[in-house]
Amino acid sequence: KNDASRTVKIVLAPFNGGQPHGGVDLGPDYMLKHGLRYQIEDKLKWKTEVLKPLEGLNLENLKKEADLKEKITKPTIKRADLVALANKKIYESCRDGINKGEFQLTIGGDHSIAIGSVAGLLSRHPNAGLIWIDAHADINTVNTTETGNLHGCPVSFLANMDRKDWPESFKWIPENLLATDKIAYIGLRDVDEAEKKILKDNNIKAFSMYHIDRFGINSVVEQAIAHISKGDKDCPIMVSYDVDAIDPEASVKCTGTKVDFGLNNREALFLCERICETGNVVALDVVEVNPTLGADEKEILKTVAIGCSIVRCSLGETLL
Ligand code: HAR
Ligand code: MN
Ligand code: MN
Ligand code: MN
Repeated sequence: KNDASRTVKIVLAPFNGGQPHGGVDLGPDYMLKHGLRYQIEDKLKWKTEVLKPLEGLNLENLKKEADLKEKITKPTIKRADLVALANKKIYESCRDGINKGEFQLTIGGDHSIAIGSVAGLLSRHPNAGLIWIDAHADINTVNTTETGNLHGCPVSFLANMDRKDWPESFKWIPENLLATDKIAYIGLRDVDEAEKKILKDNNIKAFSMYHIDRFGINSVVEQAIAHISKGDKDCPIMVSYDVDAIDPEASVKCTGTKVDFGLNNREALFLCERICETGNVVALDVVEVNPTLGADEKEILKTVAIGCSIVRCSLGETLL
């Protein structure tokens, strides 16, 4: 189990190509400047190491080139080759740079980076279940996306949906990575019609804000864990946490696609505390922190701070 070595490999994924806004690439910098490594090492007593899979790629240049080309070609999915390339790097880092007993913490970046992080984690833990905490389902396929933004599509790539229509550049993604019955969503409240159909047709376990109000966060997280673990009390768990799951009024205003009526701050952290308590968490993504979308310092601080809290609570910080 992850506690044996107590090493966190922090994978920096400062990538913004999966959506229209600049600034979400600054998430990792802001979280580290907020003292994240110190908090993990000195307060929680985990060792940390940093991996930088995207170092050496001139992402802003590649993005400009892609956008220029796509002004003419107008493809249905935007910057596909760039998203595929960045994620292949993240995947390889997570697959080759992290040992089985170590904790994989990936800091985005927009949520498209979960293609690489989840694929990498599953290469080490093929039976892992995935808990996707988000206002959005991010399960549009290359054929259903209305916006063309690939941060709205990562789950469909991981679950191998519509593979025959993928650009060649995505074909490095292994075919039998993630079964749809190993996914559970928590926090949904802005799901496209086509995504609702995908969730229904594939019988995917999804807890919206309705279910949280109906059953309470405790029951919902229990059901999510049970669903993905399938009776295996040691089933490895990966959490992919999009901060837009959290209510903008509560704390998260600095994110690209805010949606009202989300998780409150305690619900947001309780999820991490409870999932961590299973002893089975092997990986976490924290994505969609965009410090440039804050109106003032206070808004930025609140969003960055809860991002760091998500990490600490997932690594065992408790109130008592
Ligand atoms: N469903 C919409 C789309 O496909 C919005 C996705 C917004 N995505 C995120 N990720 N912030 O959760 O474009
Ligand atoms: Mn998301
Ligand atoms: Mn989202
Ligand atoms: Mn509520």
